[in-house]
Amino acid sequence: MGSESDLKIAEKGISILKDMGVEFEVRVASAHRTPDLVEEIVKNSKAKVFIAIAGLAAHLPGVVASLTTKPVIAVPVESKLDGMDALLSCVQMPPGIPTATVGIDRGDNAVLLALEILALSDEELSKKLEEYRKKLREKVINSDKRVGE
Ligand code: RP5
Repeated sequence: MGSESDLKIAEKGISILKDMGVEFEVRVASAHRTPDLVEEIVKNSKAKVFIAIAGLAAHLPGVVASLTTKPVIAVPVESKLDGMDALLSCVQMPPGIPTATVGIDRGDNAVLLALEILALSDEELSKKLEEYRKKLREKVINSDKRVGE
């Protein structure tokens, strides 16, 4: 995260990681205020996938992507301009250095996308994701039954 103030967005995904029993590390480092720390974290990390969460001119995901060839998922955070500034900063990467950008404040989807990447080589995790989808489906079916009563 670019700031501790982004934690509420990260928490949407942290709960999913805990439920799925997947190891993770949460760090705060700013692309603008502590670029040296961003570099140190990315270069020394054993992570298979990075999720970078930032608001305003959200350069953190792009900077993380510039430092690694591992997948980087960007989460733009609403701070000003309804989050459009952050969304465009995350999405409009120059050719060669992509970030996979999820919706504004979608820390949950960032984690799910990361898990889908990891599940390509992890059958147990793949099954857990299928269970997660089943629960989403059941929730809709139950809502349908409730409103139909
Ligand atoms: C970005 O600016 C952070 O990612 C955060 O979303 C936003 C505001 O940061 P703080 O002023 O709360 O530290 O760097």
